Amino acid sequence: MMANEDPCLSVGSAKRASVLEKGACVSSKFAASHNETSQTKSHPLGPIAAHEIIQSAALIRSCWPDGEECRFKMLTLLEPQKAELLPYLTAERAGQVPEYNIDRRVFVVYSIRGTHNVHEAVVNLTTGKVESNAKLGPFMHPNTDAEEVLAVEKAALEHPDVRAELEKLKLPSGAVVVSDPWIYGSDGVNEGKFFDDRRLMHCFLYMRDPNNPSEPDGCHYSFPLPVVPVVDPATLELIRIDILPTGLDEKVRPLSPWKPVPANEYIPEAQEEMRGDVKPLRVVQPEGTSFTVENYSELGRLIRWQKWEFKVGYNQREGMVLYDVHYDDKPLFYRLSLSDMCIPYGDPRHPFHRKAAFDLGDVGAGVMANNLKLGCDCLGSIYYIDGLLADTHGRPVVMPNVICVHEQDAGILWKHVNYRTSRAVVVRNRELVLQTILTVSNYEYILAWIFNTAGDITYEAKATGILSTQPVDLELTKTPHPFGTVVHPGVLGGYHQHFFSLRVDPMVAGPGNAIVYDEAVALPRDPILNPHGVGYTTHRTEIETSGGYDLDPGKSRTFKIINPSVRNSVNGAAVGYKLMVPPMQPILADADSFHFKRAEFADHSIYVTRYAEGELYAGGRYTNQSRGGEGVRSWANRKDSLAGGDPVVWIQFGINHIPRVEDFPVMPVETLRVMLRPVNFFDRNPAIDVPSSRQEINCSVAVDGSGTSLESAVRGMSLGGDGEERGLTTAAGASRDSPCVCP
Ligand SMILES: [Cu+2]
Repeated sequence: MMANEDPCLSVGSAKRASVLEKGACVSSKFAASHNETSQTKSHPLGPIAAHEIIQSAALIRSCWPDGEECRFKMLTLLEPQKAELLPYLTAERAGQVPEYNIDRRVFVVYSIRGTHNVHEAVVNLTTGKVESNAKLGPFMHPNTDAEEVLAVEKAALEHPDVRAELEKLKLPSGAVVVSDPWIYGSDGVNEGKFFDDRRLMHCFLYMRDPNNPSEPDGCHYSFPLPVVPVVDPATLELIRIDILPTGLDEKVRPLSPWKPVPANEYIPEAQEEMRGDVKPLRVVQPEGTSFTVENYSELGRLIRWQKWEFKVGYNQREGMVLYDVHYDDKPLFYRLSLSDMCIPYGDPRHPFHRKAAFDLGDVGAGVMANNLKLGCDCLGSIYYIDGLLADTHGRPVVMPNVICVHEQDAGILWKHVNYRTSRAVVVRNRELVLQTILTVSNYEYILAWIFNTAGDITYEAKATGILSTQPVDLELTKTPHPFGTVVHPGVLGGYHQHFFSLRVDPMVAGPGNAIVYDEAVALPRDPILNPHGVGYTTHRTEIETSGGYDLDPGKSRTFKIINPSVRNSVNGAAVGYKLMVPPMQPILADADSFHFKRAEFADHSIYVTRYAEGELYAGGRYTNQSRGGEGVRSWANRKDSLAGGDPVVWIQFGINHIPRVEDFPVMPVETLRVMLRPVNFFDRNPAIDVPSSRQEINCSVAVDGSGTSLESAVRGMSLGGDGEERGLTTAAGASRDSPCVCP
């Protein structure tokens, strides 16, 4: 053991240490237990288990002298290299028990408590060694954590200088001030009390309703205050206090007494009246679910549903990750994950110009996931998956119910009525949903992978929660504001963009995928071929090098992942999956700005890179106060050839959030959907074999105009669109003799 030596390899600013730098630290204690560890077989894609967290933390601690306390920022599975893993997965699918010879590694980011001394390390649990352990260089900062956020809140509110500033606001007696610490975006300024390369947080302050200050769930965003303490989260030192501009321009005026405004609460007990005409709507699956779940490792889940089969993992940064996605035994995707998010604000004034959060990189989707509740977050028959993460002390922490798995009815999938016979054949769209919900301070994201019976995969992101509000002078409430929308007297919801980056690592019909885009283009008029000027055709472009690409609705430009070596048996086309991506306004911050440089994915709807180990996060590994230079734009700029290659597709989508009054005090969901949809992949509609929708099964009831159920089984039967009924006028039939028995 090297406890008295500095085990750190200092890393220059230009690059991080190679994660496989050898020999930094070996714990004799854990080297001795190596045999025991390697005998505990676990799947290479299994999320790290409790004993692995404990072992990894102990190995890291053993690198340091007693008295130096490690604060674990990230402790997560380092997935094996694709070249090692693919043969393993192939053997596994072939029913062979693969030889487990892939070392189990854990990636760790930690600091020495109370300091900015931050390291990244790779622990090899198979050998019981710390394989690398390197100090982070300048402009690389770790994610924040919940413990730190709470400590920063407290430090900001208790500091006498902050209290002195708040005194100037002459808040009502008994006022309770609340602090929302925020990630501190880079701006390149390093002067006096302004530090760009010191990890800081700035705290936006609010007040609870002064008439009900004991209500802990009151909406403090209705009472934003203009005082913003800046705190060092490692030392909890107050760095400075910023005062917000509250007018229409950048001018900051001396603090003046707070003026009363009404509350605006979202909790039900605060509403004057709740509507009383919402009747129960229950989702019932009397025979249980159509999916099955089994463990492929201690914590990893293998889900099978309607010809789909895939593994579900969970980690601190990305939360839910899907691996090895197959349909009807056909390979489709090697790995699917939300890679990062960025939310840059458009208010140019200090200090709002620093508001740009990368929710996955700066905090982590895994750690922010909600404990989902039956009958609230999820309706029907629900299978819940727990997460297991490490806390800052390197202890395992169970995150209950972070993913819910359930089926839902999504309306009709396909239908046809032969008007000659009136026979309707109707198939309903059954979906399998894997949902996770993140709370990022004021805001919520409801994220879901959704599979259907026609081979489609949808990624759905719903934005909800509360705007991060800022104060505006009360007398400006009815004056249009250049940088936001007034959503309540004295309360501004600033303009901001939301960008999501989805990482799609494909293996459509096997390896050797290519990325193309097809466009529909008008034919020029031609007296012989196109004399009426109505003709159009399609035109394919293969993407030959890595780069950023855009949608073009005017050309119906559609990006596709194809496998040129596998041909459709009907038409001979290369089999593929198309990307149905909603239009997105690229980031508005200019190309020289730090918002733009840091949000390496926010300028194009599509990025294509050539697969490279370790390139998982679109904004780079360390987004907190990053300055750009690592992330998908930088990787794409290598202009790698994609010939015969292994492309990775990064799909960006988002909204420009120009707040509405209706978004306050809590925002109804705004929904975005990306779909991965087969194109010339199957030989016909893959959902042709899904049984028709039948009233005997679905037990729906007709109601009268008051919503009361009509006691008419006959009418219910004849309206059904099952495969045997003959339209609306059927007078007799077998199904009529089998009345529904519904629980
Ligand atoms: Cu928003």
